Amino acid sequence: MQKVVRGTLFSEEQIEHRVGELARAISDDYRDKGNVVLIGILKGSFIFLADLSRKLDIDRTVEFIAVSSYQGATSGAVRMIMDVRGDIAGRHVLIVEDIVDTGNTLKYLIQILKSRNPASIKTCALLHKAEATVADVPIDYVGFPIGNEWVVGYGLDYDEFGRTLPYIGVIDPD
Ligand code: 7HP
Repeated sequence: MQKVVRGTLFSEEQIEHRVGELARAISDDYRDKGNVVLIGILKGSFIFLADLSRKLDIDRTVEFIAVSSYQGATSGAVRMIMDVRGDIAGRHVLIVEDIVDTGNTLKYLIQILKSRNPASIKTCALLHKAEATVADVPIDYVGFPIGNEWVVGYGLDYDEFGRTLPYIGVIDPD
């Protein structure tokens, strides 16, 4: 069935303003640390990472990781389908997510990346669905807390629907 966006949750202006605030907080925290490696989780983070990375005023490098959920898995198991290119040992890593829902993906990524001995790992999510989060994961920078609704736009999708909308809207998934 054709999907429709039921309403706007965050406008372009609201997103731009909040991303600016996040960029300032991150820049302040990392200013004395040298280079930070921003690791965007595909596909959802691609627009957020592009905007956030350009608003930072510190030395930074961009990498991407792609993950996929195991088909039919109820455990929240995920696997990596594309890894970072560079070595992160001794580097300051900031994982950049579009949304933290159950938190299982983030937990898995933190585990894997920690085993590579970075100098530090922090996490940044544009959106956090706190009611849905089951994994015990730290989110150091959150753009907006949201409720348990399905959102699309600004990189987020429902089966690819809505991914490139410039704002974040709510849909009825079924
Ligand atoms: C993943 C995801 N992707 C898009 N919209 C949402 O609301 C989502 N929750 N978890």
